Amino acid sequence: MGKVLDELAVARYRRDGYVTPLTACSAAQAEAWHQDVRRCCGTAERAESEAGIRQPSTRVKPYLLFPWAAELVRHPAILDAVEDVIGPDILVFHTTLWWKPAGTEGFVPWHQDATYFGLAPHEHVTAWLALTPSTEAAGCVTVLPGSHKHGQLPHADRKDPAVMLSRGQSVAAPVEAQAAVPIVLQPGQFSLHDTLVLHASAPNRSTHDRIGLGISYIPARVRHIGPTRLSATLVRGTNRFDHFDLEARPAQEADAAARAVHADSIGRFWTASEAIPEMTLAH
Ligand SMILES: O=C(O)CCC(=O)C(=O)O
Repeated sequence: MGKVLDELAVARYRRDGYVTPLTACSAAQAEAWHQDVRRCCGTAERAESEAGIRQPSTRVKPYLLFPWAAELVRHPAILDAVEDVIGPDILVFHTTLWWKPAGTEGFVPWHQDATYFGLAPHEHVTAWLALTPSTEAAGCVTVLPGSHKHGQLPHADRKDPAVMLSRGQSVAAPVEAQAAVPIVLQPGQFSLHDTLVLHASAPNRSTHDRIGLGISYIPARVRHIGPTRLSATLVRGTNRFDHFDLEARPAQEADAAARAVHADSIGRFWTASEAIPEMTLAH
């Protein structure tokens, strides 16, 4: 028996490449974080896309900018489940805020997270936490059970402005989409998916924004294979391996120190992405 997942749930995760639904927090707490997201991560993203200028987005690694997001990625209920699949020494390697406005065309093509991150061994797990209802109509994440067993698959860039991955990466292999399973989550619930499991999401046809965070956790033994030394945040246990520089937790909302840490971390990630062709620029 693990901290949250029983043996059956861990076995399902290993067999299917995902486990869902799990509960992180109350709906009230999820709504408070939803409002934090709207307050902190709305304007900057618009300015970024209007100007067409690449700058550290508040939607990437927000836990380095905002104390509420730093608390979110350290939530004990999420970490307990993550510990059950990757062990007790846990780093946050990355986090993306996935904000799909109501009635918009944005979608995520079939892909494996491992393609983008340049991590070895493939032990990274993504926790996807819903802050608004993530239903089929709203374009929830869908997974292809068992697809992680095929290992790393080739990907190609897909030039489509509606693709929410920055390079439009899409798996370059046939996908049996009829076997896909929707991961329906209510605010405060989360799923875990394996770094190699194929997943995707459709446009949001609902009348509410679909907002969630994909938090990338790795065991401290995992390393980055590129020449750039990256940074990560220790959220549980001990960092015995020194594979990453450890990031500082923000003291005040987006103050100068936090912005410097955020810009440094994302800058290194961009540099690494140029050295490893498979790595996305913003995933
Ligand atoms: O939120 C989505 O629609 C896609 C999420 C995703 O690709 C991920 O968390 O790895």
